[in-house]
Amino acid sequence: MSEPVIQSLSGRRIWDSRGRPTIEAEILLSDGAVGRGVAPAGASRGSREAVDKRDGGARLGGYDVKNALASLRAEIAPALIGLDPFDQAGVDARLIALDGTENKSRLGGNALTAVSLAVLQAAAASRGLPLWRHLSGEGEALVPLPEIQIFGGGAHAGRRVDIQDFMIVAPRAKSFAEALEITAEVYLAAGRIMAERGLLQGVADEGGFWPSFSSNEEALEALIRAIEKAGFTPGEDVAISLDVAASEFGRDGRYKLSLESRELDRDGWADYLTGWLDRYPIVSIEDPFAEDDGEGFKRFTQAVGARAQVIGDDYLVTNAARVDAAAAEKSVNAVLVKVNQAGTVSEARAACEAGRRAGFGTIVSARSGETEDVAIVHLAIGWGAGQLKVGSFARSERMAKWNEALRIEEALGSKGRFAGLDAMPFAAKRA
Ligand code: 2PG
Ligand code: MG
Repeated sequence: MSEPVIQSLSGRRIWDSRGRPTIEAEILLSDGAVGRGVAPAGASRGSREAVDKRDGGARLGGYDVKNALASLRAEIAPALIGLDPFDQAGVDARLIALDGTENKSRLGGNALTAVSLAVLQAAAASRGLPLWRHLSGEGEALVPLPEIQIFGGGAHAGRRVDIQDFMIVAPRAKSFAEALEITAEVYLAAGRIMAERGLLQGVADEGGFWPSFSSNEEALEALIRAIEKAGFTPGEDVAISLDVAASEFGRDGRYKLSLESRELDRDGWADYLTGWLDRYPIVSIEDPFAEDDGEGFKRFTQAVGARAQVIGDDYLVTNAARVDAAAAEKSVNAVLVKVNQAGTVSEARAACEAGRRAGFGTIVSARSGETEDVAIVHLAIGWGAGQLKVGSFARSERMAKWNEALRIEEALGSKGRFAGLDAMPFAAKRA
């Protein structure tokens, strides 16, 4: 039987977890296999990300994707017919060339992301394999350490606190399933504490509690109390991971904390964060500096990188060349990987591999705007990334992903190895 080729590509508008339109692409292969891909959407975005192309105007808040869908149908679909779905690199190169811009602004990074993921899914379907297995091949696979949000802030919670994500990891968990159970206890305890103190305002975009704290540090204190109330020892059973998302409030080496009405320079901000690292069991810190503050990243990583994971998100935008440069100047020691920041599966994978080559921690991440699509869980396991960040422990677009990882861990059985804290080599030294 001859190898299948791409027979058709269609696109549809679906709706994400913020009720905004997004793109779903569907690929049909000549052997009847079907693959779907969905573009997620960020709220705190790096300026060098692949462009999330929206229609603008008044309708649907300007978020509609009719133009990007029209390009998908008129330009992308005809260009892909007849291509080999197993040649992901070749298909992605075709998409990149067809778009022809540096930042995928012509056809839209959202259209390209959905199509690239759909091709990958179709190839797995054609082989009759789950995506993770299609990617990992036979044999053992690494089940990632989950980083799970308890409080949401920044652009995901009306900027109620400046820091975007207050997350936990479970360093002593022996399995993904156990890490989730520990998280469930802490999430529940945090909710009770917030309710008792009259601070519970609902949940933020990724399902973490929407806090009404009067300082950023109060969130860390509440998190420590929640860990203890759940019966765990902070720093031993449960550690803290932050996504500062500092591009949202930092510019030209200055950092403006709205909640605390203070502005700090680069050194003052570094001292502020280092003080937290000294006082709280923080094992990982993402985007501690703004995307334009390479100097801040560099100095901070050189100061604390031996005891904590320092992740580049907006700073590296899932770009292999930027990861290589960061490795050369030691400005981070971990890379966040989001397919839609790059715009194709192959570019995201290259960024992940560049991180691995550099000895970095590698974290596959969801966006704040998500759907029920669980592809990133398969990518994290299939690529052996070691860490997975999906948001909090509520809302089905998040839980669908955690639950999918449970199923894969179960399917792997003795062939699965839970990454645990080894996935964070820098943080492991501290815990
Ligand atoms: C981030 C992501 C996910 P967003 O900053 O890491 O938490 O947020 O998707 O809004 O960019
Ligand atoms: Mg981030």
